[in-house]
Amino acid sequence: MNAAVTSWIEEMAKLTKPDRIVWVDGSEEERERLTAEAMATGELHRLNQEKLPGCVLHRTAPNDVARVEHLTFICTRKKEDAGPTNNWMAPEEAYRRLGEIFDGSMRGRTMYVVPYLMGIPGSPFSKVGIELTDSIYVVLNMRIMTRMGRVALAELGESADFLRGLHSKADLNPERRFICHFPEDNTIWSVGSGYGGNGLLGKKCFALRIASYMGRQEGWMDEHMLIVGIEDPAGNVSYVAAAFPSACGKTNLAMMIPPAPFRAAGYKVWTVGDDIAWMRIGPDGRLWAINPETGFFGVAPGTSYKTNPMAMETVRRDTIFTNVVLTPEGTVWWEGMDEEPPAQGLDWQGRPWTPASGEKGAHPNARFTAPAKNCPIISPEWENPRGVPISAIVFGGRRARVAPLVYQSFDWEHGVYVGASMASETTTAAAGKVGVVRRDPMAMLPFCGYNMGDYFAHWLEMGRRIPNPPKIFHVNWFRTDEAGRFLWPGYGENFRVIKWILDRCQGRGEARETPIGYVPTEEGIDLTGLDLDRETMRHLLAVDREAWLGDLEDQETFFARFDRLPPAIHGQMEALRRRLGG
Ligand code: O2Y
Ligand code: MN
Repeated sequence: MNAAVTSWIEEMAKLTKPDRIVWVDGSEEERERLTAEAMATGELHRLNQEKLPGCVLHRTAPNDVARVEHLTFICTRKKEDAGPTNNWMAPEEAYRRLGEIFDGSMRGRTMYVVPYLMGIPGSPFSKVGIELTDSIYVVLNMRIMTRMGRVALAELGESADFLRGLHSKADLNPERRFICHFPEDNTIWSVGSGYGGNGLLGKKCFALRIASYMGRQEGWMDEHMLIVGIEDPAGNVSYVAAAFPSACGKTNLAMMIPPAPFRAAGYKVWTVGDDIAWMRIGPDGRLWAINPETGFFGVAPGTSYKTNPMAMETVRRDTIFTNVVLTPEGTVWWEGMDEEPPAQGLDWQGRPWTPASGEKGAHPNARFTAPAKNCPIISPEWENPRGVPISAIVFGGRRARVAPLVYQSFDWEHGVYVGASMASETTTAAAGKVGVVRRDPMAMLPFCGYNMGDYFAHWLEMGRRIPNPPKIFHVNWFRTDEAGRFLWPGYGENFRVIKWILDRCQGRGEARETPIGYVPTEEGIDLTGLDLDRETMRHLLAVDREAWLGDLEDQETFFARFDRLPPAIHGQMEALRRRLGG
């Protein structure tokens, strides 16, 4: 028994007052027992085990369906260390306010002790966390998303160096819901939500917010990035890490299928991770990355055999579905699945539903939690403790006019600026006005556990320290014509762009120099087998000077918010203005 662990658990149990404490070990027998228990209480629902072996359904409370950024806090001693883009609460106030909600919150319940490892056993990248939770749903999700149980305790040994995570659903009252991070104490307290990123503390809370703070202290990079390997016909695999704002198709890109002519030529895609990358400088001077997770917590609506066949194969077994439609035959359905909807079913709230009801059957943020090892194209290297060497870093945004399909930054510092100025335009009325520019540097705005200005400085510092840094690119799959139609087909065709990116990393790939960076020539991207005319390609690769000058105005306002903006970022912005002749 690790004394630091047991005394902390005692203290937390004194606060939350559970009826019993159960340590989870990660065994199959335990999964079966907890699943049966949760089915008996209605926390989980049975699915057809012939069609979906090992799968279950969970419905969240209707008021608890997504991450809650406005209730997410970084609790550093000094407010300025959380920075202007994070909500901040003083640690003593946070412990007091949340302590009042946690007080007795597990009365009548079981406190599960969930030791887990983010990363691969024995890897210098790996970190141990322990989550105390009163939710079986959380335990079963953590079992898929992390290396949970004995393996984590063995990794920890007698050390006191573990992330202390306390989670209680309490009364699921949104008025009493808080997700508080204490990076200086290696602690997370989350209360009042049972949903994904709010309750699975290993994911956004630890592997991004707390780990970003650790990465800066310890000299490595924690990024909101997928990792994908591309194998060429000679069998060489090159790896790309890519950051996109939430809901921009990261899981699809991580699992893309190359177009037929490339498959015939021998190209393959290997998935390493779909959401988070921990990256360190390797002994060879390159940047090496691991996926610290072991599963995918993907958005179900829109996932189909057309958009992401590998994800569809992954979720056929051992998967937890959250807030999807339950069909009469005990299978699941969601909007955009490209299968006929069931004639009737139960919607995400368990109410009778038909396609004619005019309401969505699945919640738009419905999820699947599926083991990475189920993915038919999971990389043979995904559990390599050394990680995989990254050749290219890709930033992406959703821009109708401004950004071309792809461009390469001039160098690392320019690439950091490209990432820092990343933006997307809103697409749905639900998210506010259509076409409003939302800036999300490196897709880390909701996930950086410290001052974002310091985060940019950390990127710049890493660039000085990496002898062989990856090259940095920007992609935009969403450029439209005057009628608002997408010009690029996307999905598996994105492989063509990634191939150009890797060609550039290997000293090939035709490009022209423009004010924003290197853009492919019209022949640069291999369009074999794709019916896309020259004019469309010209449009996709055009650099619209006026649009960029307009964008710089918006960037200026955005960067003015940052109290610790490194001068190099502003310098890069001014250099771009000069190159544009503005
Ligand atoms: O974790 C959540 O609460 C849902 S949001 C999410 C889930 C998986 C991967 N990424 C995200 C995200 O918002 O970036
Ligand atoms: Mn994400």
